[in-house]
Amino acid sequence: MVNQLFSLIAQATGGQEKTEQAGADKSAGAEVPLGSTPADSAGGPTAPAPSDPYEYSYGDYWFPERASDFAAEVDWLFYFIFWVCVIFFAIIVAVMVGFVIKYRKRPGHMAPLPSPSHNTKLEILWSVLPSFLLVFMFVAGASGYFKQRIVPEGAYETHIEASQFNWQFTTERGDITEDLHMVVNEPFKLTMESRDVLHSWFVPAFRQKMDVVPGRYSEVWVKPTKIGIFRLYCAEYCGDGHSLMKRNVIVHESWDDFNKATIWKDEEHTPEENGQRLYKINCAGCHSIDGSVKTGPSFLGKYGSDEPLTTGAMQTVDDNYIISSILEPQKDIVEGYGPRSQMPTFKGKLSPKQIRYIIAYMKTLK
Ligand code: HEC
Ligand SMILES: [Cu+2]
Repeated sequence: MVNQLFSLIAQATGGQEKTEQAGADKSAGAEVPLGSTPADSAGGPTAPAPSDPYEYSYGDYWFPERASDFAAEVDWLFYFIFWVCVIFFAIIVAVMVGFVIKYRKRPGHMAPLPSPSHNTKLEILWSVLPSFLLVFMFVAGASGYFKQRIVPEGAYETHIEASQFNWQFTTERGDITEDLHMVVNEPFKLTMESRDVLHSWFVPAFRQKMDVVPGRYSEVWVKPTKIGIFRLYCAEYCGDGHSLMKRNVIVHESWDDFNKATIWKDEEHTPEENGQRLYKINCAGCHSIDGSVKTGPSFLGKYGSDEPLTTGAMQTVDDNYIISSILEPQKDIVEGYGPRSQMPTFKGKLSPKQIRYIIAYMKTLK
């Protein structure tokens, strides 16, 4: 009944439109993320081939799809609290309006003297009954929270590094991926750390949120229950590229598919392909490849061009300049981006070979 009511409201408020559009997105290819630019969706080398089960899930107008063990419980508690609020609101307002009318000032009606100031029985009743409700909400909420925090034995460990404006995933084998890959009905332990400021892990389909705090590890675990592609967002405002800090969570059918999607061997790819992958994993949050300006300048046509620096000098973008930009971003700053560069150093993060791959890739962006 409640759900029917909701879908009626959803239709009336334009929820229907949303589902239609969702259908259009799906037919355009399962790899195309919601709201992404064509450049973003060039098709990540780590994304699985777009086959049927791998498509975006949108859920209904009120809630995204439930894709984890926790989701049903979270939704149930949410609706419980919601309806408790609605019912109490209705009762309190009805009684208030009734009393205002019944006891309004009018000739011939006087307040009894002395006026009654309290009623012990009534007061105990309206204190004790709601406390039971509140304690129940607290216990249900706390037990849900502990369930998400206590990691089961044998969960597959994935390390997550958040940085401005990027998520980076490392599998147990040590493979770094652009998207988070998981296997359906398998427990995954997610250990998160931040390289710079406060971020927040938020996967609506899992009903899971966890702050990612610089200087310490946050831990959650999750068992995805649906095959598909879900959205990961950053839920803590972390700078001007915050809204771009979103990725896919790809839930595979089997470990075979998982391995196919996550294992990447540099030797099996061209330097340009390796560079493209490294770009997506490390730089795409701030540098576009379609000419649009994000937090930093676009890489389109960058290689070989002449750049004005904050010092007023002109600089040709060649291999040496790119290497120094990556390792010492504060050294030469592009005009319009000073006084300090927002770019973090990649010293110790990218090997000389990886930097060569990135340069090879940048050369292809004409
Ligand atoms: C947090 C955002 C951010 C990330 C992540 C980032 N950059 Fe930058 N980058 C900037 C900003 C801002 C500038 C412009 C200021 C400057 O020159 O440092 C810049 C400038 C550059 C320049 C000089 C561009 C020019 O026009 O002269 C290069 C080259 C560069 N970045 C390469 C990279 C590479 C390669 C990566 C990934 C390994 C990367 N950046 C990751 C923000 C970022
Ligand atoms: Cu963030």
